[in-house]
Amino acid sequence: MNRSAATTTLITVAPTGAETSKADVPQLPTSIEELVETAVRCEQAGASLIHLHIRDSDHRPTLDAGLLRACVEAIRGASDLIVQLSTGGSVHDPLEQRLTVLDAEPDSCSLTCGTTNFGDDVFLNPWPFMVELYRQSIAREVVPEFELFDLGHVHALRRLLDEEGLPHGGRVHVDIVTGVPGGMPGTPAALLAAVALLPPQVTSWSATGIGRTHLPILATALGAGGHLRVGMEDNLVFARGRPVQHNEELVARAAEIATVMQRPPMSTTEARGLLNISRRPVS
Ligand code: KMH
Ligand code: ZN
Repeated sequence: MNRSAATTTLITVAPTGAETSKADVPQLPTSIEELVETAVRCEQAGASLIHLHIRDSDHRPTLDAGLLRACVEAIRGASDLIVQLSTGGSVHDPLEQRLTVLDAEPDSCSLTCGTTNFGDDVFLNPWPFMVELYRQSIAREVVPEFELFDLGHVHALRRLLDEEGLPHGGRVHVDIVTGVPGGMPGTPAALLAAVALLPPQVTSWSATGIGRTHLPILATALGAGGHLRVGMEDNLVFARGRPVQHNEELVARAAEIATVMQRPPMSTTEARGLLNISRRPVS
């Protein structure tokens, strides 16, 4: 597949994350009801994939198996979005528990290709964990999205694909995450350096710019043939002095810019074709 031939744009929404507290940002969607409402509105605004972190009844990040499964099922029942669960969780989640995320049978899972400093914390992704998560994703027919926070992660992805082969479905989609304090900076130069180093097996890529790097990275990705990830996991400020009120605003703006760039948002059906992910039945 020719990576540079994208004529439409895959928009991923990452609505919640594990870092922001509900007390600080009450409009952050944390309950299943709020996540379903977010999914429906973001799909209408142009998103085709949702990257999920789950919170407990106290709004704290959790990898509770029952909640994960309930959330996947609820979003599947209410939308056609591709449902991706985070296996990154929060920086405090043990590696063994992060592997259990696959038990919830999402369409897709994140798979970060290396350890990175993460603000004052460390986001652990040692090589043996990456390999184990990758093998389990293949065995369970879950399509991974490879998260690349640094140029070293691009190199580790190449090693993973060379040693372990292609993922379930045969497509290799990556998200280049820029602007995390400790990872690559959110600059066009860093993003384009990562794109230039992507291994040949990669069939599509998107980009994320954390915080104020959100818009320059979005514009660079569109210009360079990439797809987009937006959402309150990554960015809480819509414009100077104006906090994001709903994830839909970020999706709608991304869709508008993509459309101006002659790369309108792709439908969920097109996104499923791009990533070779068929719709799983709602149980
Ligand atoms: N919350 C971060 C520590 C992922 O979802 O896979 C990790 C993260 C990446 O958000
Ligand atoms: Zn995440």
